[in-house]
Amino acid sequence: MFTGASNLAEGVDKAFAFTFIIAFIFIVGISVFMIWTVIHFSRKKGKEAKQFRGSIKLEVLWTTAATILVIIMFWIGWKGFAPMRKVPADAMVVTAIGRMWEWEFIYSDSLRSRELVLPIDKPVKLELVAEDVNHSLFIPAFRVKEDVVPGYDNWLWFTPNYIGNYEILCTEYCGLLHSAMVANTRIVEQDEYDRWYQELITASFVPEPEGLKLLRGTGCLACHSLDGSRLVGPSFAGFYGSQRTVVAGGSTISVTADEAYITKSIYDPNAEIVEGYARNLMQSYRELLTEEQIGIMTEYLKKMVEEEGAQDTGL
Ligand SMILES: [Cu+2]
Repeated sequence: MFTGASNLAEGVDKAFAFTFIIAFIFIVGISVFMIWTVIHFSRKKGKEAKQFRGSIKLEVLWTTAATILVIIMFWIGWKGFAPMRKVPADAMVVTAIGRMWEWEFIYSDSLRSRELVLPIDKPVKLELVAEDVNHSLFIPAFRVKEDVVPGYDNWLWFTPNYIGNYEILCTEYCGLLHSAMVANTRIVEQDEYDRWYQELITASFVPEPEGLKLLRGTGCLACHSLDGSRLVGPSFAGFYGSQRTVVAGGSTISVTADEAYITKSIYDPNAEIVEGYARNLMQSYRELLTEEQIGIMTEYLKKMVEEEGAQDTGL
Protein backbone atom coordinates (compact mmCIF):
# COMPACT_ATOMS: atom_id res chain seq x y z
CA MET A 1 0.00 0.00 0.00
CA PHE A 2 2.85 2.40 0.85
CA THR A 3 5.10 2.85 -2.14
CA GLY A 4 7.26 5.88 -1.31
CA ALA A 5 11.00 5.63 -1.83
CA SER A 6 12.24 7.30 1.35
CA ASN A 7 12.11 6.74 5.10
CA LEU A 8 9.56 9.57 5.48
CA ALA A 9 7.11 8.22 2.92
CA GLU A 10 5.26 5.80 5.18
CA GLY A 11 4.39 8.49 7.76
CA VAL A 12 3.05 10.81 5.06
CA ASP A 13 1.12 8.06 3.28
CA LYS A 14 -0.48 6.85 6.52
CA ALA A 15 -1.70 10.36 7.40
CA PHE A 16 -2.97 10.87 3.87
CA ALA A 17 -4.71 7.49 3.68
CA PHE A 18 -6.34 7.89 7.11
CA THR A 19 -7.61 11.42 6.37
CA PHE A 20 -8.80 10.33 2.95
CA ILE A 21 -10.71 7.30 4.30
CA ILE A 22 -12.38 9.39 7.05
CA ALA A 23 -13.32 12.09 4.52
CA PHE A 24 -14.64 9.45 2.12
CA ILE A 25 -16.81 7.77 4.79
CA PHE A 26 -18.23 11.16 5.79
CA ILE A 27 -18.97 12.39 2.29
CA VAL A 28 -20.81 9.16 1.46
CA GLY A 29 -22.58 9.02 4.87
CA ILE A 30 -23.66 12.68 4.82
CA SER A 31 -24.84 12.50 1.19
CA VAL A 32 -26.90 9.36 1.79
CA PHE A 33 -28.42 10.83 4.99
CA MET A 34 -29.20 14.08 3.17
CA ILE A 35 -31.00 12.30 0.32
CA TRP A 36 -32.91 10.11 2.80
CA THR A 37 -33.92 13.26 4.78
CA VAL A 38 -35.20 15.04 1.69
CA ILE A 39 -37.37 12.06 0.74
CA HIS A 40 -38.49 11.04 4.23
CA PHE A 41 -39.38 14.54 5.47
CA SER A 42 -40.85 15.89 2.26
CA ARG A 43 -44.30 17.49 2.43
CA LYS A 44 -46.97 14.83 2.19
CA LYS A 45 -50.72 15.14 1.95
CA GLY A 46 -52.59 14.63 5.21
CA LYS A 47 -49.47 14.76 7.38
CA GLU A 48 -49.02 17.52 9.95
CA ALA A 49 -45.54 19.08 10.25
CA LYS A 50 -43.93 18.29 13.61
CA GLN A 51 -41.62 20.70 15.45
CA PHE A 52 -38.35 19.38 16.92
CA ARG A 53 -36.18 20.97 19.56
CA GLY A 54 -32.46 20.27 19.83
CA SER A 55 -31.17 16.99 21.27
CA ILE A 56 -28.46 17.29 23.91
CA LYS A 57 -27.65 13.60 23.51
CA LEU A 58 -26.98 13.96 19.76
CA GLU A 59 -25.05 17.22 20.20
CA VAL A 60 -22.71 15.63 22.76
CA LEU A 61 -22.33 12.48 20.66
CA TRP A 62 -21.28 14.11 17.40
CA THR A 63 -19.17 16.80 19.01
CA THR A 64 -17.21 14.17 20.97
CA ALA A 65 -16.94 11.79 18.00
CA ALA A 66 -15.72 14.56 15.66
CA THR A 67 -13.20 15.85 18.23
CA ILE A 68 -11.78 12.38 18.80
CA LEU A 69 -11.50 11.78 15.05
CA VAL A 70 -9.74 15.11 14.48
CA ILE A 71 -7.31 14.38 17.34
CA ILE A 72 -6.51 10.97 15.82
CA MET A 73 -5.96 12.63 12.42
CA PHE A 74 -3.66 15.20 14.03
CA TRP A 75 -1.76 12.51 15.92
CA ILE A 76 -1.14 10.40 12.80
CA GLY A 77 -0.14 13.54 10.87
CA TRP A 78 2.17 14.66 13.66
CA LYS A 79 3.87 11.27 13.78
CA GLY A 80 4.56 11.59 10.04
CA PHE A 81 5.66 15.23 10.26
CA ALA A 82 7.84 15.30 13.39
CA PRO A 83 10.68 13.15 11.97
CA MET A 84 10.89 15.51 8.97
CA ARG A 85 12.24 18.25 11.23
CA LYS A 86 14.80 16.04 13.04
CA VAL A 87 17.89 15.60 10.89
CA PRO A 88 20.22 12.75 11.90
CA ALA A 89 23.65 14.08 12.94
CA ASP A 90 25.44 12.00 10.29
CA ALA A 91 23.36 13.34 7.38
CA MET A 92 25.32 14.28 4.28
CA VAL A 93 24.75 17.92 3.30
CA VAL A 94 24.02 19.02 -0.27
CA THR A 95 22.97 22.56 -1.23
CA ALA A 96 20.10 22.71 -3.69
CA ILE A 97 19.90 25.90 -5.70
CA GLY A 98 16.70 26.97 -7.38
CA ARG A 99 16.85 29.57 -10.12
CA MET A 100 14.65 30.43 -13.07
CA TRP A 101 14.27 27.72 -14.37
CA GLU A 102 16.58 25.00 -13.23
CA TRP A 103 17.94 23.17 -10.20
CA GLU A 104 21.59 22.85 -9.34
CA PHE A 105 23.20 20.82 -6.55
CA ILE A 106 26.40 21.75 -4.75
CA TYR A 107 28.27 18.98 -2.99
CA SER A 108 31.19 19.45 -0.57
CA ASP A 109 34.28 21.13 -2.07
CA SER A 110 31.92 23.33 -4.14
CA LEU A 111 31.38 20.55 -6.67
CA ARG A 112 28.36 21.30 -8.83
CA SER A 113 25.95 18.92 -10.50
CA ARG A 114 22.70 19.19 -12.42
CA GLU A 115 21.62 15.79 -11.21
CA LEU A 116 21.11 14.91 -7.56
CA VAL A 117 23.02 11.65 -7.16
CA LEU A 118 22.75 10.04 -3.72
CA PRO A 119 23.85 6.80 -2.10
CA ILE A 120 21.09 4.50 -0.93
CA ASP A 121 20.22 4.24 2.79
CA LYS A 122 22.22 7.33 3.75
CA PRO A 123 20.44 10.34 5.25
CA VAL A 124 20.86 13.52 3.24
CA LYS A 125 20.05 17.10 4.19
CA LEU A 126 19.25 19.49 1.34
CA GLU A 127 19.92 23.12 2.16
CA LEU A 128 17.62 25.16 -0.03
CA VAL A 129 18.81 28.36 -1.67
CA ALA A 130 16.84 30.55 -4.08
CA GLU A 131 18.84 32.79 -6.38
CA ASP A 132 15.99 34.88 -7.75
CA VAL A 133 12.34 34.31 -6.88
CA ASN A 134 10.37 31.86 -4.73
CA HIS A 135 10.57 28.22 -5.77
CA SER A 136 9.59 25.01 -4.01
CA LEU A 137 11.49 21.74 -4.13
CA PHE A 138 9.28 18.69 -4.38
CA ILE A 139 10.35 15.07 -4.77
CA PRO A 140 7.03 13.23 -4.94
CA ALA A 141 8.54 9.74 -4.61
CA PHE A 142 10.18 10.72 -1.31
CA ARG A 143 7.14 12.67 -0.07
CA VAL A 144 9.25 15.74 0.70
CA LYS A 145 8.48 19.32 -0.28
CA GLU A 146 9.79 22.62 1.04
CA ASP A 147 9.69 26.20 -0.17
CA VAL A 148 12.90 27.70 -1.56
CA VAL A 149 12.78 31.38 -0.68
CA PRO A 150 15.44 34.07 -1.26
CA GLY A 151 17.09 35.09 2.01
CA TYR A 152 15.50 32.33 4.05
CA ASP A 153 17.49 29.29 5.24
CA ASN A 154 15.11 26.46 4.56
CA TRP A 155 16.02 22.77 4.39
CA LEU A 156 14.66 19.25 4.19
CA TRP A 157 16.07 15.80 4.77
CA PHE A 158 15.32 12.18 3.92
CA THR A 159 16.94 8.79 3.57
CA PRO A 160 16.39 7.31 0.11
CA ASN A 161 15.77 3.59 0.38
CA TYR A 162 15.18 2.37 -3.17
CA ILE A 163 17.57 2.41 -6.11
CA GLY A 164 16.19 4.35 -9.08
CA ASN A 165 15.54 7.66 -10.80
CA TYR A 166 13.02 10.07 -9.33
CA GLU A 167 11.71 13.41 -10.53
CA ILE A 168 12.40 16.69 -8.75
CA LEU A 169 9.80 19.38 -9.44
CA CYS A 170 9.28 23.04 -8.66
CA THR A 171 5.87 23.55 -7.09
CA GLU A 172 5.86 27.31 -6.64
CA TYR A 173 4.88 29.17 -9.79
CA CYS A 174 8.09 31.02 -10.67
CA GLY A 175 7.50 32.44 -14.12
CA LEU A 176 7.29 31.52 -17.75
CA LEU A 177 9.09 28.17 -17.73
CA HIS A 178 8.11 27.05 -14.24
CA SER A 179 6.74 23.80 -15.64
CA ALA A 180 10.12 23.03 -17.23
CA MET A 181 11.94 23.39 -13.91
CA VAL A 182 12.56 19.70 -13.37
CA ALA A 183 15.63 17.72 -12.38
CA ASN A 184 16.49 14.11 -11.74
CA THR A 185 17.56 12.41 -8.56
CA ARG A 186 19.41 9.13 -8.99
CA ILE A 187 19.74 6.78 -6.05
CA VAL A 188 22.66 4.39 -6.42
CA GLU A 189 24.75 1.92 -4.37
CA GLN A 190 27.53 3.45 -2.27
CA ASP A 191 30.38 2.30 -4.57
CA GLU A 192 28.65 3.68 -7.66
CA TYR A 193 28.16 6.94 -5.80
CA ASP A 194 31.88 7.06 -4.91
CA ARG A 195 32.76 6.51 -8.57
CA TRP A 196 30.41 9.27 -9.68
CA TYR A 197 31.83 11.64 -7.06
CA GLN A 198 35.38 10.93 -8.26
CA GLU A 199 34.30 11.83 -11.80
CA LEU A 200 32.85 15.06 -10.44
CA ILE A 201 36.18 15.88 -8.80
CA THR A 202 38.10 15.06 -12.02
CA ALA A 203 35.74 17.18 -14.11
CA SER A 204 36.16 20.11 -11.72
CA PHE A 205 39.89 20.32 -12.55
CA VAL A 206 39.18 21.00 -16.19
CA PRO A 207 38.56 24.75 -16.35
CA GLU A 208 35.26 25.66 -17.96
CA PRO A 209 35.53 27.83 -21.08
CA GLU A 210 34.37 31.44 -20.58
CA GLY A 211 31.61 31.04 -23.16
CA LEU A 212 30.17 27.99 -21.45
CA LYS A 213 30.33 29.76 -18.09
CA LEU A 214 28.31 32.63 -19.57
CA LEU A 215 25.76 30.27 -21.14
CA ARG A 216 25.37 28.48 -17.84
CA GLY A 217 25.39 31.58 -15.64
CA THR A 218 22.80 33.41 -17.73
CA GLY A 219 20.50 30.42 -17.55
CA CYS A 220 20.55 29.76 -21.34
CA LEU A 221 21.07 26.04 -20.79
CA ALA A 222 17.78 25.69 -18.95
CA CYS A 223 16.03 26.01 -22.32
CA HIS A 224 18.73 25.20 -24.91
CA SER A 225 20.52 21.87 -24.56
CA LEU A 226 24.15 21.23 -25.49
CA ASP A 227 23.61 17.59 -26.44
CA GLY A 228 20.87 17.91 -29.07
CA SER A 229 17.97 16.98 -26.81
CA ARG A 230 14.86 19.05 -27.33
CA LEU A 231 13.99 21.47 -24.54
CA VAL A 232 11.81 24.59 -24.67
CA GLY A 233 14.14 26.21 -27.19
CA PRO A 234 16.30 24.81 -30.02
CA SER A 235 19.46 22.90 -29.01
CA PHE A 236 22.95 24.38 -29.36
CA ALA A 237 24.35 21.10 -30.73
CA GLY A 238 25.43 21.64 -34.34
CA PHE A 239 23.89 25.07 -34.11
CA TYR A 240 26.59 27.52 -35.18
CA GLY A 241 26.77 28.00 -38.94
CA SER A 242 23.71 25.82 -39.58
CA GLN A 243 20.75 26.84 -41.75
CA ARG A 244 17.73 27.72 -39.66
CA THR A 245 14.18 27.79 -40.94
CA VAL A 246 12.57 30.65 -39.09
CA VAL A 247 9.18 32.29 -39.07
CA ALA A 248 9.50 36.06 -39.28
CA GLY A 249 6.46 38.30 -39.61
CA GLY A 250 4.26 35.52 -40.99
CA SER A 251 6.64 34.26 -43.68
CA THR A 252 9.07 31.36 -43.44
CA ILE A 253 12.66 32.12 -44.39
CA SER A 254 16.04 30.43 -44.15
CA VAL A 255 18.88 32.12 -42.26
CA THR A 256 22.42 31.17 -41.26
CA ALA A 257 23.18 30.94 -37.55
CA ASP A 258 26.09 33.38 -37.41
CA GLU A 259 27.03 36.01 -34.85
CA ALA A 260 24.51 38.53 -36.22
CA TYR A 261 21.73 35.94 -35.97
CA ILE A 262 22.75 34.99 -32.43
CA THR A 263 22.86 38.64 -31.31
CA LYS A 264 19.44 39.28 -32.84
CA SER A 265 18.00 36.14 -31.22
CA ILE A 266 19.27 37.26 -27.80
CA TYR A 267 18.28 40.94 -28.04
CA ASP A 268 15.04 40.49 -29.94
CA PRO A 269 14.11 36.83 -29.45
CA ASN A 270 10.59 37.03 -30.82
CA ALA A 271 11.42 38.68 -34.15
CA GLU A 272 12.38 35.34 -35.72
CA ILE A 273 11.20 32.04 -34.29
CA VAL A 274 12.69 28.73 -35.35
CA GLU A 275 10.00 26.65 -37.04
CA GLY A 276 8.26 24.29 -34.61
CA TYR A 277 9.00 26.35 -31.49
CA ALA A 278 6.66 28.61 -29.55
CA ARG A 279 6.72 32.40 -29.61
CA ASN A 280 7.08 34.65 -26.53
CA LEU A 281 8.81 32.09 -24.33
CA MET A 282 12.08 34.03 -24.28
CA GLN A 283 12.52 37.60 -23.12
CA SER A 284 15.12 40.01 -24.45
CA TYR A 285 18.53 39.82 -22.76
CA ARG A 286 19.55 43.30 -23.95
CA GLU A 287 19.94 44.54 -20.38
CA LEU A 288 21.81 41.43 -19.22
CA LEU A 289 24.36 40.67 -21.92
CA THR A 290 26.79 42.99 -23.70
CA GLU A 291 27.74 42.44 -27.34
CA GLU A 292 31.20 41.48 -26.13
CA GLN A 293 29.73 38.73 -23.93
CA ILE A 294 27.61 37.51 -26.83
CA GLY A 295 30.81 37.39 -28.87
CA ILE A 296 32.41 35.10 -26.26
CA MET A 297 29.34 32.86 -26.24
CA THR A 298 29.32 32.74 -30.04
CA GLU A 299 33.01 31.73 -30.05
CA TYR A 300 32.15 28.85 -27.73
CA LEU A 301 29.24 27.70 -29.90
CA LYS A 302 31.49 27.90 -32.97
CA LYS A 303 34.17 25.79 -31.29
CA MET A 304 31.55 23.30 -30.19
CA VAL A 305 30.51 22.71 -33.82
CA GLU A 306 34.16 22.45 -34.93
CA GLU A 307 34.80 19.83 -32.23
CA GLU A 308 31.63 17.94 -33.17
CA GLY A 309 32.83 17.93 -36.80
CA ALA A 310 36.26 16.67 -35.76
CA GLN A 311 34.66 13.84 -33.80
CA ASP A 312 32.42 12.87 -36.72
CA THR A 313 35.35 12.54 -39.14
CA GLY A 314 37.34 10.64 -36.53
CA LEU A 315 40.02 13.35 -36.21
CU1 LIG B 1 10.64 27.41 -9.68
